[in-house]
Amino acid sequence: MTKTTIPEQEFAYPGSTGCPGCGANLVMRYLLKGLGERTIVSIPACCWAVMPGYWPIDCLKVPILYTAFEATGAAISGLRAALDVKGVQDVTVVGFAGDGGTVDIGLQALSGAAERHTDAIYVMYDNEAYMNTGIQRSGSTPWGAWTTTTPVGTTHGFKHEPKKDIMAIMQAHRIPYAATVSPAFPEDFIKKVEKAKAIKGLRFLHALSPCPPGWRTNPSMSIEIARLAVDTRVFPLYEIEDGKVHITRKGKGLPLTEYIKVQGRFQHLTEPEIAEMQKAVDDSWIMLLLKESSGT
Ligand SMILES: Cc1ncc(C[n+]2csc(CCOP(=O)(O)OP(=O)(O)O)c2C)c(N)n1
Ligand code: SF4
Ligand SMILES: [Mg+2]
Repeated sequence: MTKTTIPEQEFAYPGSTGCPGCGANLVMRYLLKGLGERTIVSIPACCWAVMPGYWPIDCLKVPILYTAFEATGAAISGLRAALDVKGVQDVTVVGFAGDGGTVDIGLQALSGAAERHTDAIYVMYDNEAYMNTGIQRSGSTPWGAWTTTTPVGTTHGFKHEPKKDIMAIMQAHRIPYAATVSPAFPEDFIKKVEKAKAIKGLRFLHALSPCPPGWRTNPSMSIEIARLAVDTRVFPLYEIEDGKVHITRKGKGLPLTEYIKVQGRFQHLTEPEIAEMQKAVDDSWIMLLLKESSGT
């Protein structure tokens, strides 16, 4: 049997109040395995603000600084500055926010931290909606998805705007390192975390996080769905290091239907709508391949 490279030590313990099958739980677990105990995590309003439980009995072995919904980029900048004043250089500062708290309300603070080269790792766990408050659409909700604020059966219907490309937004800030990660591929995930840890400046990780209540999926299928996201190229695994794109896992190129047919949030889509969605996935994949081959 091949030996895994996943560190055995745990810094996220059982006892999180996340739903069964919560992908975001695994995102935190693998992140901390890669970073180790000398880490401080700042969390804004989101599911993960509730999941650790009540202090002092929370499920993380690292300190948590809770912050306002829009303020993660500012909170990690302040944490880093305070540690620098105290001469503490061996602690990794992490911002750990949801997609709503990142691509929408927290984007300004994140942009500022990126522009100032704040020495921290920012992780966006992407469950593709405002889940903690009841599945409202975010700028990261994919085109075609049902949410409670994009209800199917009304005149407007499902979400008609494409998902914001947060990786391109971060690349435009010329940060030293950005990568997509998935709980279905923990070795690729932890390798990227370890790489990010060794780099100075603002590093960004975009983690797809299946959410059974929000995606209307069977909790036992979360890892399979995360794997299908990569294999259908809906969520390619790649990194951008010093501006250069490198795809770390090409995926099998399965049809999009394999990914969406197991999710209730896409069940209303007609064949022409699925074809439109497939075209968007194909176009994005070609763009990514072009970026990789052109060295940008
Ligand atoms: C300024 C402000 N607006 C709204 C809220 C209410 N609120 C708390 S968590 C949340 C949703 C967060 O969504 P996301 O960042 O995607 O994280 P998730 O809940 O999906 O984990 C909202 C709208 C708030 N706490 N503060
Ligand atoms: S609502 Fe979704 S993201 Fe939030 S704890 Fe449940 S599964 Fe996790
Ligand atoms: Mg969310």
